[in-house]
Amino acid sequence: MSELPLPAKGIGGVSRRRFLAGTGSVLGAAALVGHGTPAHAETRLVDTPIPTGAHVPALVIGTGYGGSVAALRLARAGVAVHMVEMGMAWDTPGPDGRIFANTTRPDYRSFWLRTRTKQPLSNFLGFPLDKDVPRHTGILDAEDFAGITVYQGRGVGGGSLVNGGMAVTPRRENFAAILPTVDAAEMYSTYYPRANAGLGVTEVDQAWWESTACYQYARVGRKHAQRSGFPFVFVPNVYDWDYMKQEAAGAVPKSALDGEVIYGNNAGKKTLQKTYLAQAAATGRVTVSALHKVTSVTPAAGGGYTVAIDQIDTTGATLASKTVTADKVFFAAGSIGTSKLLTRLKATGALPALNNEIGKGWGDNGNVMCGRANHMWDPTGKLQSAMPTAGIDNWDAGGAFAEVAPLPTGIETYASFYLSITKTPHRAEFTWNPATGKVDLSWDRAWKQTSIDAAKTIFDKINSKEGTIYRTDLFGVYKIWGDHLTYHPLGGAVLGRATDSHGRLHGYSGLYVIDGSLIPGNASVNPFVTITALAERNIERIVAEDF
Ligand code: FAE
Repeated sequence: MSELPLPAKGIGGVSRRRFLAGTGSVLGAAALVGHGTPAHAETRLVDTPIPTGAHVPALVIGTGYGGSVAALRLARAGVAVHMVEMGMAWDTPGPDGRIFANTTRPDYRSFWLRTRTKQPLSNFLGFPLDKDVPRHTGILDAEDFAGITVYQGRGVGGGSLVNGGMAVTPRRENFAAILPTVDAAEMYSTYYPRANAGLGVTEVDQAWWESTACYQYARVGRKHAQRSGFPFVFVPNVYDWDYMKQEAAGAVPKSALDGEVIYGNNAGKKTLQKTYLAQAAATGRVTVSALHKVTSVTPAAGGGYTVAIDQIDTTGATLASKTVTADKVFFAAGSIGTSKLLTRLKATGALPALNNEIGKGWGDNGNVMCGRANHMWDPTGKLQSAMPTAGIDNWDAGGAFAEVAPLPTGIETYASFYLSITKTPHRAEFTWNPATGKVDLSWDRAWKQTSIDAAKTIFDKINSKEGTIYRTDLFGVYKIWGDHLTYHPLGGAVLGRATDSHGRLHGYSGLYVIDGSLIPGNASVNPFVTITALAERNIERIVAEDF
């Protein structure tokens, strides 16, 4: 089976086929839209707190990519689904009339239960950017483990609420190397197209991209990549490009062009709330409890599972502890959430028959960030769209794919900013710590050196060609590399090891993993399309055989 038909040449004659196997936005369009509702319909999943004692046929823990796919496909098959989400519903405007806070003005809505922000880009021109905020169940969790801070979205829609919308289908040979037991032909003919269609993935109008002020930073990124001989590739996004064009024309309230991204996007981004979850809501069979956190899953006496859930308020305090039962439970709490739950449940005797692969194979997708200081005659623009559209592909030669990322500060910074995804061999393990009552992660900060070295294969060369230097003011004082974090946690319950070949957990029938924990630590590109496609593959089999 062949790759999907994308134009073989991108802007400037650069091959995109080399890097991207195809978005499926054309061929796969029938997958969701065929059911009568446009992929970005806005039927909302209404917050419906589950009562204690309830019984549900299928309970889904988490409302990110994996959970949303599971809910939609189960509901379409006639199964009633309840989703449990620890974050907020994000359906109510704040005092400023906006649901989400701006990237440059973080407030109580921005961080998950912190009293001080922990911004990924912590400094600028020598000044620290973090500030005190009221403790609140905000949208972005900066979860600290020894050696690494893992950023995650919190709320109905999971990571789709805070991410850059970059919707990348990996090159097929890279996918095959990452998940060799999965039939790649089937993934690229069926499940990637279905995922891209379901997510509303489209490509930027390239003629507009060439002329609009808000992508000057990306055009500078292209110029520098090409002058150093690196392939520059365009990547699709889930943003509504027509809306962005209207933002640029001043016809609608600005969202991506007002820098809205990591603390939520108030308008043009097609988050899961507008795609999969809207479709799930339209079935009438899916309900959700926001601000509810699953704390335990154990086999129930009469079959099925007992699920313990804490209902919390916006300060994080427990309002009620509930117990419900479910015939089947889907772990979709994200790589960190699912791995922490399963590691603890195995170690504390709630699910002792889980196998020894639980908690293993975790990686950071090789994430490392850096900035470059451009010359004064090479401005990147004070208006920068918060939605990235392109990257530099040096995967084969140097083990790095660098997203040309925005720096949406509202001022001219003369800086180019990049998030690199790198080939890294390092994998950490989650373990239960009875002394602290917490799950630890064995990540070693020194492991990031591999990723830095890979990223340097791109940026050392560009700096030398352009006569430029690295920015040293973005992650601290005289610190070049953002090597303390990841946006892309993957693994912890790896497909075919902790589970069977379709995400069924070994040891228990009726328990499934269906999120980023299935992917063994690296996806070679930004991961949400792969997480979605794998979930589409697995749920199809599960619905056919287990329900
Ligand atoms: P995820 O989306 O994290 O959903 C898990 C959900 O489960 C969350 O809503 C949690 O609040 C919830 N949860 C966790 N524990 C519990 C519990 N015990 N009880 C109830 N609920 C729970 O999982 N990826 C891309 O491909 N392109 C991008 O441009 C991109 N940009 C990013 C930018 C940022 C700032 C961040 C943080 C991430 C970015 N990512 C990007 C990564 C992407 O969002 C991430 O891989 C997916 O969201 C992971 O999907 P999952 O379904 O695994």
